[in-house]
Amino acid sequence: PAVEYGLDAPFDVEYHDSIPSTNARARDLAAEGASDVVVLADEQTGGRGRLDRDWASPSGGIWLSLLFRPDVPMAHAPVYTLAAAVAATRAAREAGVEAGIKWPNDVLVDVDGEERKLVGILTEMEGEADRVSWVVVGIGVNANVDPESLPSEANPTSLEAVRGAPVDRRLFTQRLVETFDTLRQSPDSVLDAWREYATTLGRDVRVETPRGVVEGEAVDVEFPGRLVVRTDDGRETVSAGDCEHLRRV
Ligand code: BTX
Repeated sequence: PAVEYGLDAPFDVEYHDSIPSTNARARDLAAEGASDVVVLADEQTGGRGRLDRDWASPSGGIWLSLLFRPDVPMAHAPVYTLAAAVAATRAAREAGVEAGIKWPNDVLVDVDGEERKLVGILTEMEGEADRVSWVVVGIGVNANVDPESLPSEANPTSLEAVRGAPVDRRLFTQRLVETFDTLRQSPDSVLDAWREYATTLGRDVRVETPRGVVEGEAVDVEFPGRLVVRTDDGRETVSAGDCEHLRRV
């Protein structure tokens, strides 16, 4: 295999050198009744982002999906997206890359005054309103990949490009999964950690939602992951699922 992923984590590891999508594989495992599995790949040939967008996943990245079955209502699941962003950001900082979180699902890093995308997160779930059956949190980390090989419209960068040296993918993944595991067990601690890493708070934003545009200052995040925006008319909250686009203004 391209990577020796012997993780010390409360997840079984399923590693693939190449697979269409670790999220699709994790969903299949969920349908078979599995839980607490992390699917990892060196390369994805059909990686997906939100709203069915493509996620470029060349060899050298960390493309992973965590499958688990928390005992929570469906409406709480967005907190796991925030937890994943915190876990990836912490791991990046430990690797010497000063990443920050842009609500709801981007981990960015400032390169010469420009924000570039380092990580993307896609959370999928199934179940009843009062209880999820399973959650799959897909995390795509541009680890040891050449940003030139990624779609330029998203202003991508990679850990390797920022550090000037490749990152130890096994160690990075170990730290990411450890942090995620701690956070999933105490969702209340997620928001505090998230606020610490957020680059969105205190900034003026313009959020496009299916019900219209919300514009104002992003002042806080609320459980399970709603952004609180102070607008001219007062205070509005936007859920991650309703965010089609967020722009800082
Ligand atoms: P997103 O919809 O927020 O972002 C997708 C957009 O990001 C694309 O339209 C493109 O512009 C840009 N983009 C594509 N590839 C990259 C890249 N490698 N780096 C930076 N920008 C890029 C974000 O969706 C959610 C991505 C989750 C990916 C993980 S990987 C493991 C798991 N398996 C899978 O198929 N998806 C998840």
